[in-house]
Amino acid sequence: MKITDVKIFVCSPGRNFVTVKIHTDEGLTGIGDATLNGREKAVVAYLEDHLVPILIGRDPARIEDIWQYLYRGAYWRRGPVTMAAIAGIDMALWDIKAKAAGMPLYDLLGGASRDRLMCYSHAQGSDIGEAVDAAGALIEKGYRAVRIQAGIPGLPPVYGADGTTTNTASENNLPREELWSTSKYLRHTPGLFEAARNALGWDVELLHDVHHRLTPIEAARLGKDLEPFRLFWMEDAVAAEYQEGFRQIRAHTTTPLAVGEVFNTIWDARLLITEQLIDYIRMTSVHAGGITPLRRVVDLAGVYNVRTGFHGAMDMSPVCLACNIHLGYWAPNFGIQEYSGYPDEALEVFSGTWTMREGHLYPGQGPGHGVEFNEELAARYPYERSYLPVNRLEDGTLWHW
Ligand code: KDG
Ligand code: MG
Repeated sequence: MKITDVKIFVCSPGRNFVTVKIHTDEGLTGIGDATLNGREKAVVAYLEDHLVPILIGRDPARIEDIWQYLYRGAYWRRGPVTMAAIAGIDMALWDIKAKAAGMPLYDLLGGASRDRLMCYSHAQGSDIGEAVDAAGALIEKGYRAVRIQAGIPGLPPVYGADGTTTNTASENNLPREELWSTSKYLRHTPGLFEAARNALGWDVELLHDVHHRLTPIEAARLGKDLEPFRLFWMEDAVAAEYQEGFRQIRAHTTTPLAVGEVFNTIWDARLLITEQLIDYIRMTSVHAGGITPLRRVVDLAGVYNVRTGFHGAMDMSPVCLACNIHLGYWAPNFGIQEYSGYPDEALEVFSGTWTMREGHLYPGQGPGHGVEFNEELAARYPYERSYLPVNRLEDGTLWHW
């Protein structure tokens, strides 16, 4: 079999997605996700100008060799643009291989390790009462795990804390600027989880995302304060470029730690995994560079009792979610899968065979990863430039988020 064409699509059915479609001389096609929220066009250029010409004429069965060629051969390794572009190709190649084998992707990876995947969804509110009610509504729908975030008293709405702000709501076509106060956040957050446990009881898993906004010692304080409420995890407590910072957090708290949604390679996670400084690795098929490298991260994590918690926000396309579901179905050390759902128009453009029932995800049983891409429909939703927000402290200092 030979690759005859590779097409790149950018569409915005509710939000922007970058999609790769690989064609072969035997008529089989494969679909991959290469979306990088807020920098979509950079990935498109990387793919169209640099990767597509290399692929034409190659044997799509040689997934490992193609991945190594694109990763090592560039000389300039790693980085979100490079790895999202390689991921789009890699997912499409696995899709083709599984279709050629007549197997669902998880079967090709080694077969199912479980019957269903527990997932968590997002409950947010402008205050504690609203956020806890939103969590209760999800539990009513059958979710067994819920991430809870609430607006912070004394601060205007902040992305990831208050449900009224979204990660694509730019102002004047430029990034929206938001305000952050660590002391206000640290004072308020334990009360959110106290109220959640009082209202929701103990028979539900509660998660929380800090969005990288603390320093290690502040994260240690929050982890300790949250211990009485037995969280499933505290996510992205600090910006993780400085991996050694997790030693300090770990030394102070037994609240389980999750990190990695912005990681691109196994090197970003190596120290955290091998020193058992985290409990869940959040890397995801698209930003990790595809199924080929993410499978290696999962295996390394398994050796050190670290479980998966693949990033599954709605700014990765349903193709990425499908690949995560197949990987999770196989992974012996699966932990949980994030699932925030998609707008209807996105699910029409990306029709899929995975399903979500009563807080659990199930892969499709057909060949491949199971997601089809409707090119004609996608063309009705052209790309719209959008940005993630930017965070500043109250004195104007630019801050992490
Ligand atoms: O593009 C950024 C989002 O994917 C991110 O903010 C979502 O933190 C997130 C999460 O945990 O889903
Ligand atoms: Mg997150």
